[in-house]
Parts: sequence; C-alpha cells; structure tokens
Amino acid sequence: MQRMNRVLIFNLTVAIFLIVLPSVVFGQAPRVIEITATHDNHFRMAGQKGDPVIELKAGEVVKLRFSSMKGPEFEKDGTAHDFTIKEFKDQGWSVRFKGADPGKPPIVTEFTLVVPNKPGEYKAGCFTVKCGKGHDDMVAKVIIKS
Ligand SMILES: [Cu+2]
Repeated sequence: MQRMNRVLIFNLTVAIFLIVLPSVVFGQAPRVIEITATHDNHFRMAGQKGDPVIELKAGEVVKLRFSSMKGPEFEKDGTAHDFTIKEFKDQGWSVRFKGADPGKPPIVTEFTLVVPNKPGEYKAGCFTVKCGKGHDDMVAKVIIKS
C-alpha cells in the first residue's frame, strides 16, 4: 500500500512538471505584429493610416511578421529592407529581410524578439539597407509601455 502511494505521488509530481512547467517557462505564444514593407518603401499596418505606430509592453515577447516587397534598390543577396531601433540594436532589434518582386506574393519573414525594459518612444526604420527612393521615410513609431 505504501509503495502504491509512493508510485502515485511520483506520477502526480511528474504530471505537474509536464503540465505546469512548460507554461511557466515558455509562457503564452508571443503576440504577432504584422507589418507590411511596401514596394515604394514604407512600413504599413492594417487598420492604420500612414507610418505605423506600434505599441509594445516592456518585457513582452513579440513576433514581428514582415510581408515584404522589394523596393527599387536592394542588396546583392536580395535583402530588401530592415527594421531597426538604433537604441536596441545590441538586443536584436535590427532585422533584415527579403522582399518579393512586383507581381509576386510578398515574402513573409518572422522574428521573435523580447521588448526591451526601457519604456519610451522610439523610432524604428529601415536604417541599414538602402531600398531606394523614399528610404529615409521608411519609419515607424514604437511606443514601449511599462
Ligand atoms: Cu530602406
């Protein structure tokens, strides 16, 4: 009987670890933020007009999903645009992605990133890939809330 209790307790412990631990360690699936990179070198988001305003929560894990078209200029390897926040470059907030040729469906690229623990307003932009006319205006406002 005692042996059976021990087996039961062991099994319960294993079950708790298998069920509870992953949700604590991995948390919820990251929030997906859909961003379009257009052929005429702008970032756009559904439901917004003009340059996107992206609200993030400090410490949150987000998945940035870019649907991208090539601009008139791009790098030799086909890299079309980047999305960079200069202040957080060292934390991975400088990602590069390819874009599709006109007439083809956009190329989708995802990046999972942790929002820096520094609330404030930041400028994100295509700062490292020269994508053609309008390149300097390829920007988004990123608001990190505490
Ligand atoms: Cu650019």
